Amino acid sequence: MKSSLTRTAGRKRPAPRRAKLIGITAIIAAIMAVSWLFPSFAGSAGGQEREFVITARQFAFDPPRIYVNLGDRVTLRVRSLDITHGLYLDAYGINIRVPPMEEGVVSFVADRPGKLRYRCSVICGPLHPFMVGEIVVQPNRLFHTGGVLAAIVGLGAVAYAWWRKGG
Ligand SMILES: [Cu+2]
Repeated sequence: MKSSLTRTAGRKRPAPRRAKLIGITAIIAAIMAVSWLFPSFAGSAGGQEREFVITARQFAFDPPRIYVNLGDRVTLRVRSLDITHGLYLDAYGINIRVPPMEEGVVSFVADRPGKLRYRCSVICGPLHPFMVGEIVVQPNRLFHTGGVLAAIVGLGAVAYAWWRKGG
């Protein structure tokens, strides 16, 4: 008698329980997504001070490629290990000469995403034209994080509405 009553009650309201489960799952998924996002969010938000030491010698820059985030203030300390080299960064109108064993410093705000090519601006030997480097300006993840957070909030709202309707 008692068991049949319970079974009836259970059969009557199966949807709310499922909705609640979906709601809880959505919330857990949202929490997981946020906790996954935040470490990378903190590490790659633009507007940071970034400093790099780049060594120049015949016929290469080392490292040949650096990565920054959009909005970073980038400082390059260029050191020559042999003869006079230069660094010409076309996109920002930067051109410096770096005599042997000296350091030249340039600074700029990486305000556009994409690859910035720079090259040696002092003819330093036969392979001088190949003495190039690259600064990769990565799009700010802050923007993407905003979009993802909005999606999570939206999903959460839908799940909550569903849950309320069911309960
Ligand atoms: Cu050179």
